[in-house]
Amino acid sequence: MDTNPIPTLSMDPFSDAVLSDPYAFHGELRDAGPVVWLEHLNVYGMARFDEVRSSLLDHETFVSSRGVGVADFAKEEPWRPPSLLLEADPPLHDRTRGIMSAILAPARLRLQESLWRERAEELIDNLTEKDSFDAVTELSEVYPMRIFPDAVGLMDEGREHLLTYASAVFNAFGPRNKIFEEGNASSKEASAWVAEACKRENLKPGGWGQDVFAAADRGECTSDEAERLVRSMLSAGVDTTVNGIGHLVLALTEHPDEWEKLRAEPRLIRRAVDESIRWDSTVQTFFRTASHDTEVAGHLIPKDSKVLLFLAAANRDPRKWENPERFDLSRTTSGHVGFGAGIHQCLGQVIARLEAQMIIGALAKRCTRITRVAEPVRRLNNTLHALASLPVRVELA
Ligand code: 4IA
Repeated sequence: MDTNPIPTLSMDPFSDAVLSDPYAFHGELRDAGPVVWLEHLNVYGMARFDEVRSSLLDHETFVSSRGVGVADFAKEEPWRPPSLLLEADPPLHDRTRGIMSAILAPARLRLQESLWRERAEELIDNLTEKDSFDAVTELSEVYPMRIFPDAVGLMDEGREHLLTYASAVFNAFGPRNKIFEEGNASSKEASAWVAEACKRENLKPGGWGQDVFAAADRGECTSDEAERLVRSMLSAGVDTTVNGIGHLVLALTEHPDEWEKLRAEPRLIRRAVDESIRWDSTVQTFFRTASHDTEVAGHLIPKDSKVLLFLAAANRDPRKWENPERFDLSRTTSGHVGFGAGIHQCLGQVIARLEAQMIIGALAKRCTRITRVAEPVRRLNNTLHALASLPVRVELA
C-alpha cells in the first residue's frame, strides 16, 4: 500500500474561480490520480468515475452520519439538526428511507402528472408570447415553485423562503467561506419559516407532508421525526430541480443539433434529462467520512478522514465517457452518479425527472429553436452548480 505517494493539490475546491467554472480543475483532479490530498481543506478527494462510484456504494466504509459536508459531526456541532435521510446511516437511514419511498413511490407520483403537465404548458405558453425570456428567473425558478410546494401541502404564506433556505443548506456542506457567510445571513428568517412550515398543523390535507405524519400515526416514526422528514423534502426538492431545469435548457441551447433530434423524437426527452445531469451535475460534490482504515486504488485512507467526492467530475471522466464534454442524446447516459449511487441515491429523482420532462416536453411542442442571447450568469453555491440568469430567444412552430 502507498508505494506511490498520494498527489497533493493546493487549489481550494470552493474558491469562486472553481465554483464558477469547475471543469478545468476537475480534469486536474482526475489526472493527478485516483485519490488526491486537498491540502487547502485537509481532506482526501476522488474525481474519477470508478472510485467515486465505488465509494458511494460502500456506505459502511464511507459513512454519512458524520455529515456529508466538510464538517465532521463527530467533532463539530452541525449547523442544523442532521437530516434523518442524508446524514444518517443504517439502520436509522433504512427506516426513514422506507417511509419516504412509500410516500414518493412512482405510482403515486403518476397521479400528479397531468396537473404538472398543465402547469408546464401554461407557463411555456405565457413565456413564448414574448420572443425572448430568462430561462432561469422566468422559467427554472418559477416552475418547481408552482407545483412542488402544493404537492407537499405547504402553507401559502412565505413560500419565497424556500429558495433562500435551500441555498443555505447547500452552501453549508462547504467550508465557512464568504459564500456560506453571505447565504447564512439571509437564511435565519427562512430557517424559522421552514421550521414552522414542517409542522403537522401547518400542512394541508392531501399533501406529501401529511402523508409523513400519517406514517407517524402508524408508529413508523415519531412526530418529531416526521417534521424533520418534511424538512428533507423542502431542503432537497427545490434548488436542485431549479438548477437541473436551468442546465437542461442551457445544454439544449448549446447543442442545437440535439434539440433538433429531440424535437423529431420526443421519446428522447427522458434521456435528455439524464444526459443533462451527467453533462452538468447540479449536485457537484459530497463528502463522506471513513469509518475505518481503508484502501482505495492502493492508497491508505485512514479512519476518521473526510473524503470529498466530485460527482460532477466523475460524470465527465474520459476513462468512462466518450467525448464527455458533449451533451449527446445518442449515448447510454444511465449509470451516471449525478443522483448519487447506492443506499443514498436520490429519493426524489422520479419527481426531478418528471418536472424536467414536463418543461422540455412543453418547450419542444412549441419551439422550433431555442437560442441563448447572452452569456449565462452563475450564482455561486458551495455544492450546487447554479445559474442566476440565462436569457434565451425562441422561434415558434
Ligand atoms: C435533507 C443531496 C440533496 C439533494 C439533499 C439535501 C438535503 C437533504 C437531502 C438531500 O435535508 O434530507
